[in-house]
Amino acid sequence: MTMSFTPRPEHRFTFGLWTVGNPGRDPFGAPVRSVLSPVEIVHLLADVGAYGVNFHDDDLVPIDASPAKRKKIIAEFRKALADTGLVVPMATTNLFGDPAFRDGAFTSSAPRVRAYALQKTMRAIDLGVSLGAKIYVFWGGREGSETDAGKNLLEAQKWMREAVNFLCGYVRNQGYDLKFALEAKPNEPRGDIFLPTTGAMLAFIGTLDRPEMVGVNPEVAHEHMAGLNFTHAVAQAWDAGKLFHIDLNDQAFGRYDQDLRFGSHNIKSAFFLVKFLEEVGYAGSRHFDAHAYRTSDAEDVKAFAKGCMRTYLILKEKAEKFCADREIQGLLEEIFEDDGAMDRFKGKFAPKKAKALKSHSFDRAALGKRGQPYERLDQLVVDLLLGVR
Ligand code: GLT
Ligand code: MN
Ligand code: MN
Repeated sequence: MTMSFTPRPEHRFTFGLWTVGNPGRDPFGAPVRSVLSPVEIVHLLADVGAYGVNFHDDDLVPIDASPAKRKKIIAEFRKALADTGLVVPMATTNLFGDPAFRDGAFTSSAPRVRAYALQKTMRAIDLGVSLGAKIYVFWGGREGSETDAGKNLLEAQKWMREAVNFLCGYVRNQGYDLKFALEAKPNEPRGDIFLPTTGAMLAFIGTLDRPEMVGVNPEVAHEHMAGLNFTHAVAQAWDAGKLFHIDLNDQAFGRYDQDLRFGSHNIKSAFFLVKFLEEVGYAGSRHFDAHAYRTSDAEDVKAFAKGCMRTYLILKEKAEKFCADREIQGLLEEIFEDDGAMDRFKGKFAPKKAKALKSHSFDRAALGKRGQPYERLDQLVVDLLLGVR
């Protein structure tokens, strides 16, 4: 077991250009930190020990850059990657910042905006793939409404589906080795965003032409904003074979979108998440989609980034301790105890099995008498997390 909690490439820790590069602007105040160039951000991430860097098209190349400027920026970025050894596992499109997307991108009511969104995404996919991305995220921040008076909800679903199908076709036609990951969020910046949870995204994927090319990118804060258990959403995605990427951060329930340092608010849920990811053997990026407090200066931003990775590694070690703890494992054995008496009813349906089960006599009162030692078990988890175990 490592006690140093030092990030290494095999941990697959990544950050977006927009995360450590966040200058601290909020709806009530101007930026408080100077804007860092993509090259500076790559060096910062290398300094703190990250494995990779992800970006939106506009994070790297400003939306109005000339072709010459674009070429220069990309060349400098490439050099920074080569100099530091950082990789680009994921890329995405900014389909929310420009005023053109004020009423959505793929689901905008305006056909010209929908077509422009596809064009912008195809170009951004080319850029991402050219820099090594294998995962392409879609976060539809403007796909939604404040009032449903002006939206045809069925058309919006159809447009969203057509857009993802079109882009799957594009990726195949180009021969790219790229998969899509859909990221849900319930609201902010729209009053309500379409397909608001990871579960909704999973159902949507089943309606696509090429569902095998599309998975999800669940984000801690986004499920917490909806009052949901993030690890449950991740488990459902994993079970469906759809956990292509993950956005780690933290968020107090009932608050605005906070994008806090990973594990800084809900340590216990962060623990169950890390335990789950490590136990199932999730091999993708651990992407921190978070930013430092607005009170941070440049040095404190580094502390923020290091903290995300450090907390993950501490919780990973705690998960190993959970597995090795005899008292905890003893309680789990008690909880899952199975005397094999029900084996003949288990598994696939068969008429004989159903007949036998229908006529079996259960001692319902005895079933209701059996409790579970979850209080004892949970306190052991709390002891473990608080460092007294
Ligand atoms: C934006 C959003 C995130 C998304 C990013 C990808 S951009 O910061 O809040 O949750 O993952 O588009
Ligand atoms: Mn977020
Ligand atoms: Mn995110």
